[in-house]
Amino acid sequence: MGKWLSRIHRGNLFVGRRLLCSADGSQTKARTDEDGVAAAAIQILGKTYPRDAMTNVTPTIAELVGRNLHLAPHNPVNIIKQRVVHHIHKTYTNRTGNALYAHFDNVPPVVSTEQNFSSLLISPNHPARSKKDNYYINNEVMLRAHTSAHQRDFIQMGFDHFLVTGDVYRRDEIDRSHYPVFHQMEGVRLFTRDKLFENCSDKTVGLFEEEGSDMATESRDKQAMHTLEAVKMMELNLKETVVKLVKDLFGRETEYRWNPCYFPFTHPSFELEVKFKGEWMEMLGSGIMRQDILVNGGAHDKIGWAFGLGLDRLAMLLFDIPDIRLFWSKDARFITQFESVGIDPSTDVSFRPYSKYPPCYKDVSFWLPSQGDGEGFNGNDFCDVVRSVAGDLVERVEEKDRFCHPQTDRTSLCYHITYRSMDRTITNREINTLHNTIKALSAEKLGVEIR
Ligand code: FA5
Ligand code: MG
Repeated sequence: MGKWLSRIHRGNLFVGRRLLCSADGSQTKARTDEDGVAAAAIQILGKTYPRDAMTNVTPTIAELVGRNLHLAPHNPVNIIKQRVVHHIHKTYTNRTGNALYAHFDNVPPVVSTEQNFSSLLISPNHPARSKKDNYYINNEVMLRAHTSAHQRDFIQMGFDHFLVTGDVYRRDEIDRSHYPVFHQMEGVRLFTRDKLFENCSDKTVGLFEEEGSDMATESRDKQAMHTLEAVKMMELNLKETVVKLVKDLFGRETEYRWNPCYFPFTHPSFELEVKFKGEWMEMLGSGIMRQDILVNGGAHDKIGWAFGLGLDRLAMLLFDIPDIRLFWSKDARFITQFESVGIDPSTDVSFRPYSKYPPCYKDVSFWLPSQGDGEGFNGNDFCDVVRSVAGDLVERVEEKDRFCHPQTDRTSLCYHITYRSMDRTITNREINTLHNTIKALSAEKLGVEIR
């Protein structure tokens, strides 16, 4: 279970300690000043917010807002998002064959504390609200700590099936699997009585207990107002939805287990762990939504389940990415490894850690052999020549420029080659020798004319 919610889980046990910690106001102030947060106002996504005693978003975090890795081309977080959405869209369609679930992935991460907490029935003095664990912009607005912050709002807009993907922010340690910014996908599905029991011949079974009846009490298995039949159907549907997804992403042989857990906004609640490379990894939290959330969203006559999925962890598992920080890397050597990865699992790659040794860049330009457009020439042939000469010292070959001479009708190509060793610093002299050999061999084997 994630740290943030394990605190919710342990509830009162932590309240005492939490209060002692945050009572040290001077310490909080000193840290804030060190981080250099502007005194009077704070800017997030181009908007200015007044600072107050709750403000604890640092410039470092503020800079990460808007990076939107879940929207960035080729970022594994984006790839995994697309795979999940693709699975859900192809598996669940409506009467007319269109996707059942709506998907929202551009809801800004600045939310009110009402959305992040109160809309989910998290009480005003609940430890989950602690300044120690959350990024507050001020007393009223914060960077969302989970995508659940949007559940009530989308229900209110009339959506009965939806996914919400976004960046979420939590004050936490930074290590291989923890970063203060990560990405979640929320899944919500509401059912009417008729939809949930459509294959059930008993027309008397319903979603809700009669008020005041013996069964209208909360138990380990259900909320007071729900019937046990409805909750069990919902639990089956939720678990089936999630397990189908996991098997589609990780393969049919994937080992998984459900653990009971606690969230203030679901009951009963379940957490899913998946075994990957011999270790259990928590992937999501889920449960039957607290009925008050549906009531507040105007869907009092329905019942709902919800899940919240950690996209970064999914991507780490799927692509063998050893460190969550890599997703944020601006080094082209990270992102280029995922350029050919698409929705299809057959395009999967395993991440290759790269060295810190410096690159050496060289260009080569040549006229293509045939008259006209040089149709007989194939870029892959050129890459083979490059590889045959420079082997593992080649990191990347890119077509940089192509043009057709208006008078001679000949086509010219320019390639940009990145050379780098994984284990030593290469010299310009040694690369010049290789590069010249590549030029000579290209002329000889491919019939190009070096310019
Ligand atoms: C939640 O955030 C709940 N909102 C999930 C939920 C939604 C429950 C709907 C019920 C109904 P939790 O804190 O456990 O729960 O986070 C959910 C998932 O996010 C985790 O299972 C994990 O995959 C991922 N996650 C949590 N913390 C981190 C972190 N620091 N780094 C990377 N991934 C994380
Ligand atoms: Mg958890």
